[in-house]
Amino acid sequence: MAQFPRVLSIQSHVVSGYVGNKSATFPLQILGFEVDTINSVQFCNHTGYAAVKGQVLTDKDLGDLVEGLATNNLDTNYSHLLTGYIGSPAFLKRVASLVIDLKAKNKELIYVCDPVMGDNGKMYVPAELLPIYKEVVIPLADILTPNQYEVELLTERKIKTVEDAWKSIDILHDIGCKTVFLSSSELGSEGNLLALASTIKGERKRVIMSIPKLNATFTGTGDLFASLLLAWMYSTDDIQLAMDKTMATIQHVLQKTLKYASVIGISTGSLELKLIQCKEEIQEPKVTVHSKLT
Ligand code: ATP
Ligand code: PLP
Ligand code: PXL
Repeated sequence: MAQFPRVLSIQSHVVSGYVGNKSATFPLQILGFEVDTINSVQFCNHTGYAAVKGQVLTDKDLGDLVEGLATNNLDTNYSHLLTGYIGSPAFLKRVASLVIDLKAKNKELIYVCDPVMGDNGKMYVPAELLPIYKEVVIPLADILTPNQYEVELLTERKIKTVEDAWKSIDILHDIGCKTVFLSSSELGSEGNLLALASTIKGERKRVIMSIPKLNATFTGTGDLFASLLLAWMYSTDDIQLAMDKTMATIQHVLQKTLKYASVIGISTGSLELKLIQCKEEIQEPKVTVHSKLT
């Protein structure tokens, strides 16, 4: 194991705003991680704005970067690999072969995978990604952070109740991922989001948490969720503590973001996460809402 935890994070870069690596790097650094970033795209801003311009990294480009790291032995001390939105089948296959290589170099490497494919019943990546996630990537992942729709795609089962959700999460365990955090679902009571987590690593454990839904649409929250979870799973090794601390920080960031945005006027730009302004809450989350063991 590396002396300091060191994450290789393969995600989007945006010049302006906070999604992908821009959303994940600062929190991980604040929490004591070395962060090596590979930018899967470089865009001017996230795709929710009127215009998006920039460059996309190809699977060949990714291969060049990781081969260079390997040549200089710079890839032997990663404690974690983190991946988020991936837009092409070839890129996802190259990531899968990288996971195998990095795990061969460090048997304890933890792969945190956010299988970003869609939300609210809509897929926004090519359909060819689904079988690759299912057959190749999920079995390699140590921690998975899908939303409800992504669990439905991966298991080919609709989720209508909490019981359905647990059954589907068990299917993901059967496919090969030992720890699953369902980051958000519509299974909560009116005005609430429900998050569920389950692990079969060591002692089997399930936790559930209800969070009040804020009346705004944020971007980059899934990426922030995965990065905080990576950090808190590393330092607590407990899905309940990790869920509580991750959610405490996220809710604080979103409340502060909404408060600032309301003052200057709600817009795509004003709803960019106020991460820098929440340094203390990232470092030391104050847990007021607790998840429940079930
Ligand atoms: P991904 O697509 O990256 O797998 P996701 O769609 O679940 O993830 P989000 O919906 O952004 O990602 O949710 C991540 C976390 O952000 C949730 O667990 C919740 O804590 C928080 N969150 C996002 N939107 C809201 C909201 N409107 N109100 C309250 N919390 C929110
Ligand atoms: N739409 C597009 C085109 C994206 O690139 C992304 C990136 O992940 C999203 C939507 C999803 O955003 P989120 O992870 O916040 O659901
Ligand atoms: O995960 C959010 C995200 C990541 N990368 C890019 C995006 C978005 C959300 O819109 O546009 C490029």
